[in-house]
Amino acid sequence: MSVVGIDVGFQNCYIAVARSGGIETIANEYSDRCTPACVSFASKNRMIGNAAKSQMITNFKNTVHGFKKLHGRAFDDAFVLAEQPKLPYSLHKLPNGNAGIKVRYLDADKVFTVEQITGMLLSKLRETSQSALKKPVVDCVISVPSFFTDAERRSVFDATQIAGLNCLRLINDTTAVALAYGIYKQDLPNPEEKPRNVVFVDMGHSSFQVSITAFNKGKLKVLATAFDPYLGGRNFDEALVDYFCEEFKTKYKLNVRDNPRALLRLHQECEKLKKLMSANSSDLPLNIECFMNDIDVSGRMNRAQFEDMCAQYLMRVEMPLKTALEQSKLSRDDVYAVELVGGATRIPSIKDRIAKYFCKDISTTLNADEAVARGCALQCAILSPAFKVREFSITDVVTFPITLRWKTPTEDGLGECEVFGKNHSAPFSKVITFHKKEPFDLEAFYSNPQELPYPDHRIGCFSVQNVVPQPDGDSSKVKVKVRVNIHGIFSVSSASLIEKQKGEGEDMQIDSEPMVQNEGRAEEQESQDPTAGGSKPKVKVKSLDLPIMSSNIRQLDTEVLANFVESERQMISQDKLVKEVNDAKNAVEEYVYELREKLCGVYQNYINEEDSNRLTLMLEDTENWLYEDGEDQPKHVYEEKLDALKRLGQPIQERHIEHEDRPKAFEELGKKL
Ligand code: ATP
Ligand code: K
Ligand code: MG
Repeated sequence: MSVVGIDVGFQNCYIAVARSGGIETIANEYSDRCTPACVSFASKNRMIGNAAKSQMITNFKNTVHGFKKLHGRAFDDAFVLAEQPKLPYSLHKLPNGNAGIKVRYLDADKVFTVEQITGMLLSKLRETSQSALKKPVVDCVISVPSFFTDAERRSVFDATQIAGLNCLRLINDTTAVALAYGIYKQDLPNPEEKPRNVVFVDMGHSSFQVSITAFNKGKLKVLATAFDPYLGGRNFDEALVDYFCEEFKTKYKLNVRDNPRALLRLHQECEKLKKLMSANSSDLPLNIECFMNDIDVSGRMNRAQFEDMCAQYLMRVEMPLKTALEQSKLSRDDVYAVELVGGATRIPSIKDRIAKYFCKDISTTLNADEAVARGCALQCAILSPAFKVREFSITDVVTFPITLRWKTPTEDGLGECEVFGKNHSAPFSKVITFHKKEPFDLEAFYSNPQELPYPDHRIGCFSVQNVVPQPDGDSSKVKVKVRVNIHGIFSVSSASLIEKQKGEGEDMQIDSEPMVQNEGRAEEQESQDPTAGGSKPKVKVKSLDLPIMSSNIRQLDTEVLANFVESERQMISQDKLVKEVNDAKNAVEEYVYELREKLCGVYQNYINEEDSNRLTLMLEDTENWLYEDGEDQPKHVYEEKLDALKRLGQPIQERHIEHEDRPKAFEELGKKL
């Protein structure tokens, strides 16, 4: 069994695996450890990752990137509407109201769900890890932003299934980083000692996340998380793009925004310039040749000017730091270190602001690009029965408080209870007891819509079925288990009807139990009843499991999901076929070049002039054929072509080799004699 961790970034994905006793980040077929989150569609196949990124400008309408935050979102969601004008490809309203992605693929218009697009990306990452590990990859751990809500998490989870992966955990980015930081530390305080508190700050391309985590030997506990979901490296790119669009309008009379290709090129150049400015405070040039209407454009920028321009974004760095510190109930002096990861934390003035806020030099002991993926792989290793790692317990937090609401026969008609408060430990299960005579619905929602970076605070409705009164007509006691699972997803996971006991008074009560990593074991534990007192003798009670029907949960129907799984499989084999055809075609082309070169070189003495001329002519014909009739042929046609050429080339090659080996053969003969 394989151990794989994947950081699915808005812009960049990384894979880490457990191999020969350690965790390593692996490279893809381009020897690149970063795989762009990019999928491109063409008339015969898809390209994913680096190959897709290279299509970004030439095939912009069908090259999909920047889709991570479309997960679980409706087409007319305010965030999606704001994103849309920035995307070079089109969005399309799906029958269920979600945002779909419309592209031209296999010479037809196709609409894919975001789950499918991320599924494609994950398929590619899966393939990359399989070729590195040289064995099938199924189990994995995948990172998500800590501020992802239920709908977004379920959507990402569906994507993992489309890719045929078994996701053991969706782990929060900053928690993965904390694990990567802590697990190898030999000098953490003992369990009874004061913990070591570390602040983790991750600014990627699309968002800014902060967590404060307490470490002791063998464990980490997240104390608080905070974020600005809309602040990331891309804001800084956009500021530069805005600036140069204006400048080029006055300087060259160019309307860059009307030309998607030019705009994309400007984006890429501005990102490069931004990175250069991180290392260099002097004036730097921006030059783009043949930018629009055959005009070469150029401009200049320096760091001070850039910081000025981005003041509105830089200002926003402090708030999440402050929120996290307040929620952790620590003071600055309690902070042992501030660790930075994520590409955008390389911007000097962001680093400075973070250092200044905590009155501390910042640390960059982790690999800023790879820490998330490494943490994911470590978590996968911990969860995988096939792998032995150091015991390390991870306690995360509930990011957004969750409330349950139900109908009551009372005056206002509604009962309500916050089942998980802010920063409650997670994963976690609780048992809530209700007194009911008939089936009832539990509506789950996030308690504070105003703090949610998502437009809908409803999580779903869970109907507890088959509830009946006691034989004497009284209410039955119904125990309902609610939980935030290992993926950070909420559910009402089970319910049971308990036979009536004497002396029951409360209308509703809550028993809690943390969910240990082996969920199955936790389910079997009898929960402690805090209201019952410790010395109460255990009474045998009869309980009856009740079915739960969930509705309005934002996840794909089983049938739809199965179709997506199947269609992903088909697209993978189609891509494979196209690749095989291309390889066969390239083999012909390579052989033509090789043989032609040798005919004028090393083979010259092993073929007579007449034959050589005839063969050269034939090679030329083949080359022309490759660009004309042979442009688009089935695989076997190329294979036959190659065989035909080899039949002519091989005898010459053999004569050449024989001659080369002759002196050696003589030598050996000589020795024997
Ligand atoms: P997210 O975490 O939002 O999903 P991501 O994980 O894909 O996004 P990262 O790979 O952490 O993002 O960071 C990418 C961002 O970091 C880009 O905006 C990139 O331009 C920026 N970046 C990378 N190196 C530098 C640098 N030296 N200076 C400034 N910015 C940089
Ligand atoms: K990343
Ligand atoms: Mg990231």
